[in-house]
Amino acid sequence: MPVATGLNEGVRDSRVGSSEGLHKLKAARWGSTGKRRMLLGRAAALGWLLFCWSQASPVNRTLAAANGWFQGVSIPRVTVEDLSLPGNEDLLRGARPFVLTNGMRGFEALSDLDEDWMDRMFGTSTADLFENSIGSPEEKQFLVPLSKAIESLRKAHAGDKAEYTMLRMNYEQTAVVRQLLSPSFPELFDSSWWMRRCLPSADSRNNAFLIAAWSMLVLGNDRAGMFLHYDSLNTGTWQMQISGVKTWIVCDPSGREWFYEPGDVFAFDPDLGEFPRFDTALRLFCAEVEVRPGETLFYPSNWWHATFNEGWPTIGLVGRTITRWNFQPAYAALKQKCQNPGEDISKKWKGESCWG
Ligand SMILES: O=C(O)CCC(=O)C(=O)O
Repeated sequence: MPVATGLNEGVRDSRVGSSEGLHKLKAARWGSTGKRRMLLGRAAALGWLLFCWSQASPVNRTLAAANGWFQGVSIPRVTVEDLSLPGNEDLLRGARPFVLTNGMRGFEALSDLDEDWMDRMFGTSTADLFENSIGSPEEKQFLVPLSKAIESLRKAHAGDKAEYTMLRMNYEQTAVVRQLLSPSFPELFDSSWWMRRCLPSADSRNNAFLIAAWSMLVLGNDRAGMFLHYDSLNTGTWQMQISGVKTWIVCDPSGREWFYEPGDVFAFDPDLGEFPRFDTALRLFCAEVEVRPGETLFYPSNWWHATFNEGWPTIGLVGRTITRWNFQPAYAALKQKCQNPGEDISKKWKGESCWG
């Protein structure tokens, strides 16, 4: 198969490799003293490696391996070029999640796009500030100018408290970010084909972008993250990692009955006493993947996902996508949203009065 090895496959391989190594160590146990010393040294090194590996993620990897989690779904790491290779048709049409390893051309932009850049470019735009991260759907956001949200995150970071902010960008702001990053994205991530036809004016595109949260910059600090949920509107979603490391748990919606309700279970350290069905979710329907700067995760419509940030600042660029394969359910969801716009939360949670 021409697909590059996915992280989960890699993890599985290294587990196999480790146990094989231990097996060989056991078999050689009765050899000479020199050999024994060498083997003990190797065992210590292996132990140290296993320890580092188990600490390298918010998920307890020893527990994950013991419980057989993340075996049912794999998330391949591929290049833009890999997507066109025979055998990768399901990735190309967005039917499976994957990590794109070379989705941007100008990697120097990764260091340019930091929280200072966001402040300079979009500081007066309204952002959603989640002062207690986003651990559940009940977490309320304050609507504040982005510069205030960044100030709050800086303080939270200094005080070792997890916070998150999300900036919904309009069409023009998105173009500014994309110009800086100069992504070389596949057609799958590109919605301009239908936008040019359906939303011909700049105003209508800007409005649609903001209402549907079509494009966002997300900024968090260490241990901030979002509860397990799926996105509205039946669109596919991609997120490019700009800085920091984001660990994702991504779950196939066909395992819905094992997921409980959005936000019920902390997917990275589930309480299986309270939520026993979640063990099946993690074994058969979910994958864990770590996404690093310059990499882009794609997941199809309605796939569930939870996130966990490491590093300050942890920044991602998020985009939704409609393809020729998901446009009918996405169209139905957008039409439904237009016909039932819901309440205007900017009137309910006036962050400006606290932050102004
Ligand atoms: O970036 C994150 O941490 C969460 C983003 C997310 O889950 C979403 O956009 O639906």
